[in-house]
Amino acid sequence: MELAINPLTPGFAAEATGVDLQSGAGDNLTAAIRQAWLDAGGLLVVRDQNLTTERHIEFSKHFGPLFGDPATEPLQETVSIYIHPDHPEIYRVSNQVEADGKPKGRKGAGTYWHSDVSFRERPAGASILVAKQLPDVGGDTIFCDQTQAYAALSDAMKEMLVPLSAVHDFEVAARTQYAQPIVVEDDMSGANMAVHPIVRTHAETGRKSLFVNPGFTSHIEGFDDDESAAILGFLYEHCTRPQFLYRHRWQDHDMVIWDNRSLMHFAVMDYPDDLPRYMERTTIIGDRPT
Ligand SMILES: O=C(O)CCC(=O)C(=O)O
Repeated sequence: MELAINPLTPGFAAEATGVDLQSGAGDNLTAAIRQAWLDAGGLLVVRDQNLTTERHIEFSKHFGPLFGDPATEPLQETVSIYIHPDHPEIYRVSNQVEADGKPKGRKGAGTYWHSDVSFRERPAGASILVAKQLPDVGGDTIFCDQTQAYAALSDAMKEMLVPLSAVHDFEVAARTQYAQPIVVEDDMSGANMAVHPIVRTHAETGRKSLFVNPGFTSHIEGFDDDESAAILGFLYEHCTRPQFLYRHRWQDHDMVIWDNRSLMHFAVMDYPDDLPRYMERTTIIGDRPT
């Protein structure tokens, strides 16, 4: 087998085939996959990865330190009920409950545009999501490329945005996206608010991206509420234009690696509870946006 990369969109998504990460990936192969992910523009679908949870974690560490890893987050005091009981590095997404009535994972996770944990001082770099159980149809995840979206703005708009910063707050999704308390069940006390530049430069590719999202961005600093809402509203509409989107239709054992520094994503919850969906995610602690 040999690693093969094929584009899924001209802009930012590609597919990798011909690798079996469960049976081991040497440093060269891991480096090639990481480079393919950067070259693709932030989203790489690696097909047919029937990985154990341990192997998923081990592979993910090549992308950087992981949220939840006791070795890198020794001060983490609280653990969400959605974290894997045996693997604190794994965040679980599921519409199912265990026999004891506890959720098997977060139901409705990410059913709004967001960039993972942007409310932290050091938000997520990559997220690596592995499909463990899928409905026959539905449960797609949509991604949008905020690098192309930024590039498509006028120079006048870019000039206005570059000096600006926005507040990111974990509770925005809870306040604005849900009628029922899906998000607030999370025990996420701790550093849940951060201020980041609206335009960030990717530390590895040098490309500029918009870095605001409806899930966690509360407002732009220095603007009245109405002004801030109008600018953010324009940016969200702009970023989610069809030409900046890729809609991922999951296949069994897909592993999707996405770059939260330059992409937002949206999990489409269009499948009923009697069609189980279970996903496991590792999340890499990224750099401080600049
Ligand atoms: O379930 C999905 O497809 C994605 C969930 C999500 O938004 C996330 O893991 O950040």
